[in-house]
Amino acid sequence: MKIEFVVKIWLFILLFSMVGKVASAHETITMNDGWRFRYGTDSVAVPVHLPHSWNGDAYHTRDYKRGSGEYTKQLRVPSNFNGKRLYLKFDGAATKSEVRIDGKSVGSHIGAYSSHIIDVTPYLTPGATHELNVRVDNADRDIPPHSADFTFMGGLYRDSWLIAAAPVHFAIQSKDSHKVTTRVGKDGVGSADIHGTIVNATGKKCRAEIRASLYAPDGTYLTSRVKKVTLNNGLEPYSLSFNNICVVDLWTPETPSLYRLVLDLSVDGSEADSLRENIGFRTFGFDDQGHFTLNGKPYKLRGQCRHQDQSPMGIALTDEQHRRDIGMIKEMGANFIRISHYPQDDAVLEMCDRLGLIAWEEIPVIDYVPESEKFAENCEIMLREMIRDHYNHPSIAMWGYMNEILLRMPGENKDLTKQRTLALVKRLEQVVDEEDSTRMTTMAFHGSDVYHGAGLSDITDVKGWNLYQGWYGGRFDGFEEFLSRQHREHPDHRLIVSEYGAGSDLRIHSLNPEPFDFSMEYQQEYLEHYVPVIEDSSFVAGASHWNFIDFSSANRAESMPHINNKGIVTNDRRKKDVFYYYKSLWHDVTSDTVAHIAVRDWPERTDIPDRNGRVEHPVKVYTNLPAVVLKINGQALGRKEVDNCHAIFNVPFTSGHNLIEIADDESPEKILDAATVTLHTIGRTGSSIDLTTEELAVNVGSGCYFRSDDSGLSWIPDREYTPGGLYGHIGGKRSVSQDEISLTADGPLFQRCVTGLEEYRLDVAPGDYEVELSFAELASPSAQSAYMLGHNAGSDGNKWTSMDILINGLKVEEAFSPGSTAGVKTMVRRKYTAHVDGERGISISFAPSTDGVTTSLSAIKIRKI
Ligand code: GCB
Ligand code: CA
Repeated sequence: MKIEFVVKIWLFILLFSMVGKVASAHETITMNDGWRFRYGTDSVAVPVHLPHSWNGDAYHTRDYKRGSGEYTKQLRVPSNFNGKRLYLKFDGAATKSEVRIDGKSVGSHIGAYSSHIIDVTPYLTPGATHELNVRVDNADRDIPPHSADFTFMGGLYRDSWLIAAAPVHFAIQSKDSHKVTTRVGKDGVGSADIHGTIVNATGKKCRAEIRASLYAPDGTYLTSRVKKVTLNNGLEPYSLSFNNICVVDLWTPETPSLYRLVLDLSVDGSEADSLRENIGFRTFGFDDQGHFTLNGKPYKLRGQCRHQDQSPMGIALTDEQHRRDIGMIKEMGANFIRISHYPQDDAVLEMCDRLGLIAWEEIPVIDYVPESEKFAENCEIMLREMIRDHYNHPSIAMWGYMNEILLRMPGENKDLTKQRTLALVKRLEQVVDEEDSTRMTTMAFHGSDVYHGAGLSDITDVKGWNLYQGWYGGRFDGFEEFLSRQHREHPDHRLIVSEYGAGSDLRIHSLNPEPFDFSMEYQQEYLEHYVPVIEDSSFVAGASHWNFIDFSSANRAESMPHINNKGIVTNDRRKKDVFYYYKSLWHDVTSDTVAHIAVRDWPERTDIPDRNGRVEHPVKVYTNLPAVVLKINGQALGRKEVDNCHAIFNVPFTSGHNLIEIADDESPEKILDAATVTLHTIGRTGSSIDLTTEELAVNVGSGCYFRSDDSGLSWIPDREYTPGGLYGHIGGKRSVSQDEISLTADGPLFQRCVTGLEEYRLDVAPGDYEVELSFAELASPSAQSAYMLGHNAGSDGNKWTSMDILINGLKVEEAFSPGSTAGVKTMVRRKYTAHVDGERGISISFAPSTDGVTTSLSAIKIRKI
C-alpha cells in the first residue's frame, strides 16, 4: 500500500516534469498540407501540398506565369494552445505575399527568399478552425530581382508553420530574435556573446531567469551562465556572455565541429521557453598577400555557386532535395559555396554548418538598379532579413548584396545609373555594418573595369569577379591575363573568382570542341584550364564555379531552351563526368583515391570507320593517381602519366559493347573503375557507305555529334566533301543561331546549318534509299535586313532562303522556302526516295531559286529501303 503510493507519487512527478519539459519550448507545427491553390482568375482551386510553385512552366516557355496565386487552407488550432501566443511562419513566399485569416488581412511580406513570421494571436481561437488564405505574387518589379539570368518563380515554396509559445517567450520574429557571436582568442580559447529579446505578453511585470548552457561537439556538458531579468510588458532585450570557455574545437571544412547552445527561460520559477541551436568557433579573414584565412591560416576557397530549382517542381524543393545538393558539393571536395543569387532554405545553411562549407550568401540585386526608391528600400529590407535569418550559422563568412550590377545600363545617362548604384551600394554597406560587424561584405562584378571608375570596387571587403573568357568571347588565357592585371593595378584588392563556367549538353559531343558548341568536351577543357589557374594564383583567394546545377532561366535559348546548362550536374542532379575532375583535384590520393573513366556522358555512340576501318576515340580518365593503365575489352592498352588530374587514351572501339577498365599503375590487377561504351558503326565497304544495318544521320553545319533524346538516333559531325571522304557538303558556309527552334526538341541540329551550299554528297552503295532533309530558317528577312546582313545568321540578304533541290538529277523541290513555309526558327523536314546504281552514290544539289536568295541545309538522314 505504502510502496504503491510512493510509486504513484514518483510517476506523478515524473509525468509532471515531462509535461513541463515538453511544454516549455514553444511548439512549432507543420502547416504544409491541406492547401488549395488557384492561379490568377482560374475558376477552380486544386489541392496542393507545400512546398509548391506554379512555375513548372518555365522549363517549357519564356512566358512563364508571373501573376498572383491564392493558397487557402482550413487551419484547426489545437485546443491546448489556449493562452499561448500564436505565430504563422512562412519560410518562402515568392515574391510577395499577403496573409488573411477569416478574410481579415493579418500581415504581408516582400522578398521571395527570406522567411517571415506574423503574430496572429488576436485572430486565432484554440479549438476552432479558421480559413487561412495567402495571396502570393511574383510580378512586382520593385522587388529584387529586377532582371537576372534565372527564373523568378512564384509560390509558397518552402515550409510553413504554426508556432505556439507561452505568454513569456524568446522572441520569434527575426527582427528581434537572438544573435550568437563567437570569438576565438589567440590561445584557441573560445568565447560567445548572445544578444536577444524576450517577449512578455502577460500584461504585467515579471521576473525571469535565462539559463544558457553549452555542450561540446561530442555532447558533453561544458558550462552555463544564468541571467536574471525583470521584464516589463512588451519586448525586453537581454545579453549574456560566455567568456573564455575553454580551448575549443575549431569549425573547419575538415572538422566542422558544432557546439550546442541551449537557452532556457523560466518565469517566476517555472519553465517558459527554450531554444537550441548549433554554433561554431572559427575566424575568417584575409592576410596581406590576399589569401583568405581560416582560423588565421591561409586557405584556398574551392567552391560552387548553387541555384535552387529542379524540374518539374521549380523552386519548390523539399528539404531532402536541398540536403542532397549540399551533400554532393561536399562530395566533390569543395570547401566553399556561393549561395547564389539569393538566400536559400534553412536546410541549405544547416548542411553548410554540418558539412563544413564556408558560405557567401547574397541578396538578388542583379544587372541594374532601376530608378525607384521603393526598389532601394526593398533591397535594404531583404538584406536585413537575410542577415537576421542566418546570422548564427557558423558557415557564413561573407554577405553579398549585388551581382554584375553595371551589366545593363539602358538608354538613359550612364553616369546617372552609376551614381544611383553607388548610392545604393553605400546604403547597403551601411546596413551590413549595422546588422553584422563580424562578416565581410562582397559583390560580384562582370569582367569590366567600369566598377573601378564608378567607385564600386572601393567599398566591399572582397571583390568577386565573374569571368567567362573563352566562353562568351575571347580565349582561355584571357582569364589569367585579366586576373593578373587586376592584381597589378589594384594590389590591395582581395579577389575571389565568384563565377566561371561553360555550357554543356549531354546530347552534344565533339572530338574537336569549340567555344559555344555546348559539347561536354568543351566544358571539360574550359574547366581544366581555369581551375589550375585559380589554384596556382596565390593572390586569388579562391573561386566558385558557375553553377553547380543546370538551372532554370526561362529567357535563355541556347542548346537547351530555358536552361542555363553550365552545371556540374544536370537539372535532375545526374553527375556530368567533369564532376570527377573536381573530385580528383580536391581529394588527396593518399586518403581518397579517385579514378573515373569519363565516358558516362557519352555511353552510346555512332560513328563511321576511318580508311583503316577503325573507330578510335579519345577516352579521358579523371584521377588523382600519378599514372593509370587502361584495358579495352580485356586487352591492355598501356599506361599514361596523369597531368592536371586527367590522362587521355586513344581507344579503338569495336561495334557493340566495349568494356573499359582502369587500374593503378602500381597494382594493375585491381580494377578501380569500369565502364561500357556501346558503338553503332556505320558500315563501310571500300570507298562507299554501307547502310545495311544502320541509318546515317549527319548534323550538317556542325562539328559535333548529336544524340536525340526523343529517338536515340545519333547524328554524326558534318564535313566538307572530299573524294574518298564518304560524305559532306560542297560550297557554303556554316551559320549559327542560339535561338530556340520551334516544333522540335532537337534544337542543336538546327542551330547550326550550312547556308549557300551547292551540293551534298553521300558515297553510298547501290540500292534504294529514303533521304530526309531538315531545315530551319534562322532569321526572318526583316531581322536580317535590320541587324543581320552579312552576319551569317540564316540566309544572306533580306529574303527568305529559297531553293531548287535535285537528287541525282531529279528535281524534288522547286523554290522551296523553309521560312516562308513554316516561319522563322521552325523545323521543316522532308522525305524523298532515291535510287542509286553504279558508283555515283547520292548527289543532292541545291540551287538558289532566284537571284539574291540562298540555300541552306540543317541535317540529313538516309536509310536503305
Ligand atoms: C553571370 C551571372 C549569372 C549568369 C551567368 C551566365 O555572370 O552572374 O547570373 O547565369 O553569368 O551563365 O551567363
Ligand atoms: Ca545542324
